[in-house]
Amino acid sequence: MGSQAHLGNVVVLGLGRTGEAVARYLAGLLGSRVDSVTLYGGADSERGPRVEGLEAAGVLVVTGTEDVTGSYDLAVASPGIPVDAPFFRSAAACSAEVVGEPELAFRESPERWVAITGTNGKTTTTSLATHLLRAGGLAAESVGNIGTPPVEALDARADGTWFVAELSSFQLATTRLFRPRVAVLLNVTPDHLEWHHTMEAYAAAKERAFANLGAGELAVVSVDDEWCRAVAQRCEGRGLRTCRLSVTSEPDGPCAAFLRDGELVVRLDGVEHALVAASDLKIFGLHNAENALAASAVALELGVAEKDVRSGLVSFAPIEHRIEPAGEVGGVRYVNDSKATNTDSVEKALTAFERGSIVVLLGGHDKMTDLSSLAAAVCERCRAAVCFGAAGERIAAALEAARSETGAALEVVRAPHLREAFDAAVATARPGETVLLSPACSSFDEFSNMAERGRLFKDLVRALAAGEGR
Ligand code: UMA
Repeated sequence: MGSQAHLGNVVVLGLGRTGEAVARYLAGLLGSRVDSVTLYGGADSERGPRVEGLEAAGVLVVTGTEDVTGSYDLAVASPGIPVDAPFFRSAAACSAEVVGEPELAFRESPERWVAITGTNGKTTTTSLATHLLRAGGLAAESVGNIGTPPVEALDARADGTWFVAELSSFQLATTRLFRPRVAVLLNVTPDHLEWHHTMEAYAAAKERAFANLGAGELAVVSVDDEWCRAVAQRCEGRGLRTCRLSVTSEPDGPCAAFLRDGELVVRLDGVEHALVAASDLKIFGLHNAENALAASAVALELGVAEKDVRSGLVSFAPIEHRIEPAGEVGGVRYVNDSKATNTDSVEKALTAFERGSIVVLLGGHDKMTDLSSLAAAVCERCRAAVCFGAAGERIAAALEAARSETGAALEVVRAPHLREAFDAAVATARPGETVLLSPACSSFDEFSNMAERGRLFKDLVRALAAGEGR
């Protein structure tokens, strides 16, 4: 279907960022390629200024129900709605076709897409790939799960602009014709099983990124976990150009991206590009080296010169609040990972630093999640932990229990709030160590959000550095 296709009567499901963007886009086509736009907000949706704004644009809005009635040529579902939910099924029963929003955006403007998916690292890889394309003088926008639904960026899309789309499994599950020029799969580990139910279904949704690739396109697929390895093999089995991505081995074949003696190397069609040392990146950790390799493979494939990839790699600053360097004072490195609001992201962050050199700050609003795996990881990798906020006592107790079980030498300190926790961390940290705010909790007991918490941490580091300079 080309971008001039007649879309007919369209129903949109969901009244979040996606639903609103889709309805507004389609309303702009009313009377030309669209006959009517109906939006169902779902069971919990209510009337309000947002609904009134859509109605003013010509959208018929139905709130408070998931029982879709009528007859539609196309339904466009928001990603949060599982494909087996009654809401989705009800729309499917009265629509010729149901797709997700990225699929609609692709059909409207099918040139120059890059798809980036995986359980972890998507956002960093998407931002970095966009940064590298721009470093090479290309026009590029990050879209998708990262925040801006691609459909919202369509009207302003200039000719020649690359859409670097971070796509979640939810968004990929409802693609059909979607065919990016390069598709990347970083990793697949258990997540979102409440939506997909099984790992097989979750992994299959991610694999849809490659479904329509052909001879002119490139698949960049990790071979470092078994789910991805299977995808890589299937891509190769179809004869696709497949760039095997690894940070633990040096894959053979004409296309690969890997580390050699700590240096990022990308090989495309037998031509090797030695880029920069992983230690020259401002994003830390092996997982970030993998993200950088994937983004470099995308950029080189799309024609960015090696020298521009290099300069882009070293100039790329990490996303705020995600393993973000916040300064160095008295030989101690301070890192803000306020975005780590669950135990998994903390466990990942801990692997970015040398074992035994971390003073971690943990705590905040207590989500009552199981702490055993986190406690084991902290005992294994940290020298000290300062526990604060509403969850502080429960975390401290879990760490002490894990410490007696494992015989680890972890120092456990308690502090009421982030400020006192910071002071305690400064007092215990030794030169060469890293003080890491990676709290494993949301921030609502003390702050309005994780960004406010991260900013306070950075302010405290700045004040400490200023005091040091006097
Ligand atoms: N709704 C229902 N029933 C449901 C689910 C949703 O009625 O079971 C309706 C409600 O009206 C609700 C609306 O849908 O208000 C919300 O839609 P949504 O949950 O699809 O969320 P959006 O606001 O459209 O945002 C989505 C992504 N959210 C999800 O996939 C859950 C955003 O990713 C994304 O940035 C945005 O589209 C633009 O592409 C967020 C996310 O949490 C960051 N993603 C998950 C993740 O990263 O782990 C996948």
